Amino acid sequence: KGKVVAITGASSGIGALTGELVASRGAVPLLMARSRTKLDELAARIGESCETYELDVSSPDSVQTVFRTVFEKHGRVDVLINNAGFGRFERFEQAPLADFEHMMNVNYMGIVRCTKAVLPYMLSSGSGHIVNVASIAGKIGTAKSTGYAASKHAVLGLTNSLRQELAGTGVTVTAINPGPVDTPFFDLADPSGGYVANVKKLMLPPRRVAEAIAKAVERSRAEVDLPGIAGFGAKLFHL
Ligand code: NJP
Repeated sequence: KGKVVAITGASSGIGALTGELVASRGAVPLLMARSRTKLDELAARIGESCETYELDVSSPDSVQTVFRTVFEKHGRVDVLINNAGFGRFERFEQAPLADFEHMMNVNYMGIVRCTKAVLPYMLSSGSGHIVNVASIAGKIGTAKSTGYAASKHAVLGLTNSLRQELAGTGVTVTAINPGPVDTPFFDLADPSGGYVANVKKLMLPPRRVAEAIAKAVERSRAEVDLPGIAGFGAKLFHL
């Protein structure tokens, strides 16, 4: 209650529902994403308890500016939920080089940038929680997702290493690893809609992931796997 919770990728899907959940539990969600329109729509639903920030995690300047503003206003961030991310699923030889770079820049480097922005405060206050939304695709290899899976493996490598490094500091680091989740993620990942049509009824509802994030913060969990219905989530990533 009253905690300041920064959520990246909060304009849609898992991040938006996490923002609503955080607000309903009495904390102050700082909703961060690029789309001003979507952030405003969400803020109108949540009401006065939230704040919105235009943030592009792929831009070092944007991250620096946003978190400087946050610290000037609140003097703290109690929880950082690194959720911004995207996937473009394509066979390796067809996937443009730029996609590999961009997925790494947003999904992995975005987390590095935001974490660097809040960690000094958390360390000096001796408490804090960083939650990184990785993926089951960060634990296994799946066809047509070399770039995405690699970026999520990087997120898990960072998360598990940082957790060890920060042991005893009061700062907790958590990985959330969902299987396929029913969000607009697939508008970009699967523009033809063929994959989604096949597996939609087996996808996790985004609310399940938002609830897992909230529970992981409350219980200081290190890693949460959400493979989906009967453990089929991992297999479902095979396009
Ligand atoms: O996707 P979606 P999800 N800077 O598309 C934001 C992971 N995941 O909720 O900037 C800042 O509804 C974008 O906002 P905007 C997935 O990899 C998913 O499913 O306004 N923000 C939007 O709010 C990702 O890490 C599945 O366009 C940026 C949000 O990210 C996380 O879950 C499975 C940005 C994406 O919302 C949330 O994805 C899995 C940038 N440069 C892991 N680029 C799944 N859906 O199946 C994008 O294992 N955003």
